[in-house]
Amino acid sequence: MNIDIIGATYDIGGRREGCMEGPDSLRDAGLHQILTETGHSFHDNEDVMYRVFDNPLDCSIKNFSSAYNFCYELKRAVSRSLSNHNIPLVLGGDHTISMGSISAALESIGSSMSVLWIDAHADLNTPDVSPSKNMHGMTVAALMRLESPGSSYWTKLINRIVPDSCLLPSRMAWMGLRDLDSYETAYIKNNKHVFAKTKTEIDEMGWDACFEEYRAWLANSGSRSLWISYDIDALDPSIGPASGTLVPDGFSMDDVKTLAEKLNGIIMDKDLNIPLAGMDVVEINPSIDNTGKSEKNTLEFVRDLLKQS
Ligand SMILES: [Mn+2]
Repeated sequence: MNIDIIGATYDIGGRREGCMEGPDSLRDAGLHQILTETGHSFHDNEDVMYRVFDNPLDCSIKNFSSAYNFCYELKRAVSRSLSNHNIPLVLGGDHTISMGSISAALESIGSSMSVLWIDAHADLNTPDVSPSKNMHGMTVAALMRLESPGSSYWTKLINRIVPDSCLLPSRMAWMGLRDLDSYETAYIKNNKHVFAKTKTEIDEMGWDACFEEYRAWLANSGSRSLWISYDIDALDPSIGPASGTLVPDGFSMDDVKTLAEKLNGIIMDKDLNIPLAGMDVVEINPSIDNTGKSEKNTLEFVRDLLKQS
């Protein structure tokens, strides 16, 4: 595959700024070397930027205008990559950016694309139910076009960014969940179509059983390609400390390795025929931890996921 590296330097969708340095910190940690090791060709593109602080008066979405404009620009960059038949590797930035990147893929590929969210959080809040009003916790809700009647900004945002061929619940999966708000817990519990495994559930059932279920779900869902969205906070704080939303008891390095290998088995499986459409790597914030641990461990995940043999 041809990989397009696209830096998404956006960091005002969450509580802590600083993850706009994420793309450069991954490059400095050896991203190009890692991709060379996978044997895939790659091209590193110019970063996408747009950052203006402003909060509308009703404040149902913090920094609305920036999200509105940034995601539009990122979506254009990812669309270009997809139309060249490349695989976008989008480096955040906070998880807001996936609204732009995944919208581009849904528009180009259609609703047959499924998404795997590797994250401690479900990011399923809408402005009406979000406790923080931070956009990075609403990305999946936006991609699914969930309604939020109390926020006209929400409607404006999703109508500009998210295509009609939006993300379907039957194509949405989470792994590693361990910090959910009450609305998110209820949504996942009441929606029979989504695939969701908490970190505790994965610990109890083991990775083999988890992936047996996931593979069957994928095949059943009619998915034709897969977008992987990786948030550093899925990892345990001891191996992924550069996160503004640390949650205890995350994935160990063994978990990360197994996860990457299992996913590699899925995207490279010619019979299953659910290739990788693209990928986001988000929320790495070097201003919180500058030891390089988070970047190194993330690059190991990327390498094991994309390796060809
Ligand atoms: Mn998260």
